[in-house]
Amino acid sequence: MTDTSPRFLADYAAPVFTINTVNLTVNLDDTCSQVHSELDIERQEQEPADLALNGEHLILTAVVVNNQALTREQYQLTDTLLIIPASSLPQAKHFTLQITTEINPLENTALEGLFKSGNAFCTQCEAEGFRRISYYLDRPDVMATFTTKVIADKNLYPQLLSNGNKVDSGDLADGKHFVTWHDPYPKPCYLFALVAGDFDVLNDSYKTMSGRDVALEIFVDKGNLSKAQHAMISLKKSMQWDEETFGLEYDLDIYMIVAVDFFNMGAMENKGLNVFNSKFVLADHHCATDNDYFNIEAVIAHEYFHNWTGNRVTCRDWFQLSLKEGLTVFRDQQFSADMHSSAVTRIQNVRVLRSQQFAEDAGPMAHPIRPEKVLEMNNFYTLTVYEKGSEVIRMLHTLLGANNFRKGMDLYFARYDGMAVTCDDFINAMADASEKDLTQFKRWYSQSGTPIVGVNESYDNVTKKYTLTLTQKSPTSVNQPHPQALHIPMKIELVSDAPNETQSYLLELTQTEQSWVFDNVDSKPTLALLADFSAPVKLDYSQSESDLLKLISHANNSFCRWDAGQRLLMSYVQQLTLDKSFTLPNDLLVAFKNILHSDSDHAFIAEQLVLPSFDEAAGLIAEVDPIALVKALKKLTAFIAHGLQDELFACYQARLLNKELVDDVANRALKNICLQYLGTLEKYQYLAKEQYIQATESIDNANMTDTLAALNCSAKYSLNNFSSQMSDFESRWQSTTLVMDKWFALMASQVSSDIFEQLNQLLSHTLFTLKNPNRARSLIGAFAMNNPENFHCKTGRGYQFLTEQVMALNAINPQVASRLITPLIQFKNFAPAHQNMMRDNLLKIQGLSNLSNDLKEKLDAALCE
Ligand code: B3K
Ligand code: ZN
Repeated sequence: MTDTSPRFLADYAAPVFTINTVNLTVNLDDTCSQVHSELDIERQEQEPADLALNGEHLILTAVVVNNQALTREQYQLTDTLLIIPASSLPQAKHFTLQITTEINPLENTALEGLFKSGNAFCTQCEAEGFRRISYYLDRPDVMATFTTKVIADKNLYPQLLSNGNKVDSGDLADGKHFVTWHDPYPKPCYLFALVAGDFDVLNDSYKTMSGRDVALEIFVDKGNLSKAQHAMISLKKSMQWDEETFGLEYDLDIYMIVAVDFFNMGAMENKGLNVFNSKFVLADHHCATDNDYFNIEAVIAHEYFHNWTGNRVTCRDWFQLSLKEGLTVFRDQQFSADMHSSAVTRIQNVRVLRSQQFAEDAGPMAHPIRPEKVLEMNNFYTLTVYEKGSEVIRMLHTLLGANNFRKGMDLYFARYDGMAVTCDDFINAMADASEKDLTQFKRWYSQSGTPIVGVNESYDNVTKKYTLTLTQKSPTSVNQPHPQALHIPMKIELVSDAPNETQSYLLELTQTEQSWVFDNVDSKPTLALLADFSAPVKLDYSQSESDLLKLISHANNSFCRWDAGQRLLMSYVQQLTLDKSFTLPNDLLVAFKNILHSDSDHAFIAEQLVLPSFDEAAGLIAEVDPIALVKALKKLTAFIAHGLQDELFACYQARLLNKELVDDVANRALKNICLQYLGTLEKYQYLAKEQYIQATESIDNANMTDTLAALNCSAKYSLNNFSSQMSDFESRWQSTTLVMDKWFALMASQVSSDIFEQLNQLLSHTLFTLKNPNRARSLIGAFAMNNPENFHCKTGRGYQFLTEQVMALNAINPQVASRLITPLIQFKNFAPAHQNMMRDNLLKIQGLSNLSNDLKEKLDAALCE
């Protein structure tokens, strides 16, 4: 039986024993790998105490203390622990413990611990996977120096990798060989990694700012070498950026990245040996989209940045996860903003936050960025810990200013390098370095839910005073009956009619209600709130249409210009959803025409033309009827498409025909958003068909961004070229795994009356397997998240389909199952009829006899009332 009781932050206690050095020998075999571990243990307290080591799915074959084998009576074993009672332990402060275990990597479909990805062995230990490799004190505040000897068949596994530097290698009997690695930096076991395989390697090097040469190696499946170039360039850019921005240099002589096809998430920052989902490494223009290129660069950077924020300074316990994740996401977002358009990067960050994190924070799994109660740690690698965590760091950056923020980072590393610390430690370093009182700011770490900021303004024509009153309110819940006022940085603009007179301010909202008076304001200004989205809050502020239109064209801050457009569109979506007869105003067309013709950069224009997503809209309308919402979004798209068809077509054509524009990422984005609109009009539907042909067949210019944009358009509007072009696509790409993931996702996103027959066929497609997380996500995830029309169909078949797949995945890979269940647990967002169907399906899953803790935690939260 696994343990089904949660852990609490309040119960944290320092470890009674720690481990100083680890000598691991891993003899690899598909079904019976042997792990021998020698640990130097140090007692932290004088009194006799039992030593309890974590371990799961292990066969224990030997336990030796100070070279003396223990008999079976001298220790206790449960499904999750090896307990060596005080009576079997020496009294000395230091002693050695040797443990031998056997594991079955081939059967490990949960992909935690040691498993096989295709023909290679690899590991994933964060958060608590090391305990599936050996019995250990599997907690981040136990930091040890690892030496790892990997042994395997030399023909099948010519490359044997682990953390740190290679210190020994040689041949062994029976066609085997070994390599020994030593990592000089003490680390928690979640950063341990081991890989064995037969890869192609892309080699390069980087000279650090202090002049040291670091070898860079990217390991990919044979034949994929040319697709690793972009990842390598991204790695070098990240190394340079971290030196320039934070003065942080890489510390080992070698940095390795291995790309594997079977991986539960994006990538993992193991010390010196990152393991990556191949989706975030491999790219060329034939097989990867512009978005893929962007994401690869961002994930490579994120994992690299963890070397300081995560590895050198790590978390004391898992409740502190945002210490490393929020901070590292902030760092990767800043990096992306520096590499590309900062306005567009920021908009994309905010879209994710508003459409997904806000929903999480309003749903049954809402938790503070530093959770207080956890059953399955893997459930807390959330948008809240990551994305809201990053917003919290960004607010600090805003409140302190770039210079003080940098001083705070320097102090943080000076104080805590080599240690396992808490979020409070981080904030204290920031407060001490900047001399700013951050006591109230710390509440962001312990309160959940998206705060709502209300607005009241008045202008006195006689005194020329403008008064702004802001209120704040955080949601209450059982766990949070009395939320307190937060420290919220509100960057605002008072947009004036007279050009150049617009003023910007940073207001610090710290009370539940607070007013500011601005003097000498010549005429009533138009208020632009949340410049750069300075805080992760919702606004309760119905600004008039004319004010929003003014902001679209006149706000100085590009985020405010974009956001005013989104708020205007959102208000139309809302009205259309609630009232079918609502007529859209022509002013909207005028505004969109101006946007299309403005001289902003084209990537920014493209962003302005993108409508709010289904999820974002669903979050803003209580108990929304999903079908009515889909219709409202379609109506709005069609209205704009119809009203601006000439402009959209002209814009599309210009980008199709002009060679220079064709090759440019921003122009592709603009062209493809135009296509999405034009696809709603019969007259222009041939464009999607033609674009597919052009983007696919041109030998020099075959381009995946344009191919997918064309197919997406056909999928969404059920165009009759879709099925033949999808067959063509399949036969071209059947042997390219990552592209076939795109094919499965497109198939599942098509709006079609026989979608369920098609989904069933896809499940039995020869290339489909639930065991591969990317594949499972591309079919099931894409259906549940990108096909709202069919997922929410009124028969409930969509919910049933997801339920069946989640139930199957529960036994295969609980982490993937637990991610995919998200749209169902947010059932309270939807109209009662839908709620009931969704709830019934959740009850069915909850009834599983072998229900994983991953799903149990979410279902219990969702179904508790
Ligand atoms: N730290 C890893 C995530 C581990 C997830 C464990 N379920 C990747 C990252 O955030 O960089
Ligand atoms: Zn991370």
